[in-house]
Amino acid sequence: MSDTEAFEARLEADIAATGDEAALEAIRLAELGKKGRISEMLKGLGKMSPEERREAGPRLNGLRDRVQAAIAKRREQLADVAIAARLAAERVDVTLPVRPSPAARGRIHPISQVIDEITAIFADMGFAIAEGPDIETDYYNFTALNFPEGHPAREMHDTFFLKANAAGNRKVLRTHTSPVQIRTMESQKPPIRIVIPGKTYRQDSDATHSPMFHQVEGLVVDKTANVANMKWVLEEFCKTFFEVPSLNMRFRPSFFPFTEPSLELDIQCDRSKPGEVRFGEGSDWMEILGCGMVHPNVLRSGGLDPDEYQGFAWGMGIDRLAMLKYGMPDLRAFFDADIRWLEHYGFRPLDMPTLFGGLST
Ligand code: 2NL
Repeated sequence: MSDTEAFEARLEADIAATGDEAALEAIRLAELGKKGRISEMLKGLGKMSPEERREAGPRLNGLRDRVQAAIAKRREQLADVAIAARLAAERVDVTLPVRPSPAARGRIHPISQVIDEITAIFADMGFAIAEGPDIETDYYNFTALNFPEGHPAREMHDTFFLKANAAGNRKVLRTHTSPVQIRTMESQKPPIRIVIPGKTYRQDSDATHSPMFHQVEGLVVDKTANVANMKWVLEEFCKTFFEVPSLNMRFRPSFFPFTEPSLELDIQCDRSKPGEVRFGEGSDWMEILGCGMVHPNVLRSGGLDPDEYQGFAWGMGIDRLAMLKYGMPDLRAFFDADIRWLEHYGFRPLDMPTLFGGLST
């Protein structure tokens, strides 16, 4: 066997033994690259005598062509092996049952659903959604809302206080979402039309009270906002939310520090069938929300002149509204995170409440 033949045989064995693309490419570069061994041999042809070249030319060109072909063939084999391995590893058993997608398995919590329903109704009437911090200063939670310093209402709210800072000021977990209205009045010019959904906190815990609960409040401020406007807004809201075409309501006088006059709104309902409430008609009344005309002191806290502007506001507890609308008997189940309860009472994530598509479909 000539030197060239022995060299070629060794090279072909090396090529056949490569296990991956990278090793094969290393051989190609070492032999056929610019500075490769075979390339250098071919460069030597130029310095040869015509006789030498006549013999070496075909020998070396043939060597180069066969090595090139061997590399190409091995590359194809390696690709075949790789695809076969991938097909084996990624084999899908098409007889397995289809797993439901996260969007089909997941559930929207009834409280989130009711917040989405309420905000959809008010958004349709031209209200914007506003939000604010859960941890508030005493000023925004009480003082700005016309709770006088040392007023018993501050204790009535069963407030959670945080540790006082060096200056002796204690922050609070907001006891209502009203601080957001003050912040909005400070930062926006009237007309203001906002609804504020959010978490609120009071030290109270039994079958009908949770220390963390949810509220939606609303605020309208402009030059002529009045009780008649408020009555219309709240009536439209109640009809749409309870999905009834007409509704009897009554307003009772009440007291809140931040409104004057203050009112509570009841809607008529029928509780004659056990375990079921029908809204809009019947012989019973159910309290739905509190409302009133914004107190002049509260407008002033928001940086507005009560001789120029007036407003109305309302607040309602979402957890109770959710229980009423969807017939859930125990408030505590809301916060148990029990997957079976959520499967039963939860809503499908793609069924989003809209006024045209239906609130609760
Ligand atoms: C209730 C009653 C109410 C308000 C909340 C409010 C906020 C501002 C000014 C005036 Cl900044 N009022 N909010 C007004 C009346 C009633 O809530 O029973 N909530 C569960």
